[in-house]
Amino acid sequence: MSLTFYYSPFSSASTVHAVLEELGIPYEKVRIDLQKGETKKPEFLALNPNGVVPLLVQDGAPIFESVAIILHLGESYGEKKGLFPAAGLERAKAFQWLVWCNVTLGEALSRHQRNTSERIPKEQHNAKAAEIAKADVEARLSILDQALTGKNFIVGSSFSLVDSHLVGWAHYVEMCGFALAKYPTLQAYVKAGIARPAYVKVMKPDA
Ligand SMILES: N[C@@H](CCC(=O)N[C@@H](CS)C(=O)NCC(=O)O)C(=O)O
Repeated sequence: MSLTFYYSPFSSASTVHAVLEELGIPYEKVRIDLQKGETKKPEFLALNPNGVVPLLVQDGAPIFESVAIILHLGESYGEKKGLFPAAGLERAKAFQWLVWCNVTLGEALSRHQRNTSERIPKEQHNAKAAEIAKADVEARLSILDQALTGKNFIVGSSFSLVDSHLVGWAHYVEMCGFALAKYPTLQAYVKAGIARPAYVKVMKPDA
């Protein structure tokens, strides 16, 4: 069995990278330079026609979308290692939070970035849309903050790959300018998560 992970540091690949490190399974890394347009080269597009990282190739079969990769790794390796819930309602909660993170929180953040980021030409920014997106991101951070009330982990009673993904995302939201101080439970959760060796390792520039 072979696993090849295509990634770029500080990108959507980072949470998958942290998940692979949490699992401690053998995998080969292929670092992709986004600035050089390496995801748009024919050999990469043949594996992922979306032209984005992350991409995991298992025994020659490419799998794209970070959440799909994490779900697959969770089912294949995480459960045995106590890092992913067994099939049943707890696993359904794992699916729920992973999908919520990318689809619901991610949607609002992407709308916010679209209307505020320096990487998007100013004439394409819309102040009202940015204001609405900001309120939406904040409302979604509150949902996560409340869901964590009284617990250290989002699903079950121990750290899981779901926490790894949520921590990475919430940390990224913070880096985009959203102060987590308004969400004390979430802030403590992120602080603990980013101190984990797997996360520290993938956040190094030479990761
Ligand atoms: N929904 C995708 C998003 C992947 C994505 O947008 N990746 C960006 C980096 S954050 C990328 O590779 N962009 C290609 C580029 O900038 O050339 C996932 O979660 O896997």
